[in-house]
Amino acid sequence: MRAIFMIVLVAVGLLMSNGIVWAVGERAAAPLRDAEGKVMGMALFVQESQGVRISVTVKGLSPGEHGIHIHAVGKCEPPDFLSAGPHFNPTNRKHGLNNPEGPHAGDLSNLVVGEDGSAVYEYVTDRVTLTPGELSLFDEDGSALIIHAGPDDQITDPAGNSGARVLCGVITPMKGAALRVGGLLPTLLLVTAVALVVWLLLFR
Ligand SMILES: [Cu+2]
Ligand SMILES: [Zn+2]
Repeated sequence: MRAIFMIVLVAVGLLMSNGIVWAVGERAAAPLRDAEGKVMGMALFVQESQGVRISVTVKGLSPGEHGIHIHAVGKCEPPDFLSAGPHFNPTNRKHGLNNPEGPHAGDLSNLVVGEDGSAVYEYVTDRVTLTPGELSLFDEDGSALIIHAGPDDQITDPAGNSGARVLCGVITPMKGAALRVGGLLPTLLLVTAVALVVWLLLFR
């Protein structure tokens, strides 16, 4: 009787934990800081079936088009943010969405800033993932999102002549993502531990 109860409890727990992970999915965030370290915007990353949805809200930029890319290293050292390295490029392509030999995995369409200096931006790309693998943004040295002073011409290698790096944010996994990345074994251990506690409370 108790054994059957335990098995049912573990099974229900597993199903529930899978459901929760499925609902949350992989997410990441990057607070975008300027050379003085002030947060001027936020970028959110959500893994969806057709790719990673990148949503950016930002203020305090000059009106017009700005280059925006995922860079190869998750390190934002002011004031020039050169620490973030070149564009994220695990597939060894050339720069630019309009380049026949491109694009880099980290290339994105330009961010358009309004007269008030603010922008809301969205882009979905299947050239990167938040899940493990060759295209993962969470490789050994991480990744960063950078917004440039000028527009990206989408063809000139290696960076589209988009000028200085004005905002930088390290792309960091959010809480919900950790559970899935942790895999089956930690989930199993957690569910078993919970089941054990419930069993002790009910039957001892
Ligand atoms: Cu860039
Ligand atoms: Zn590029």
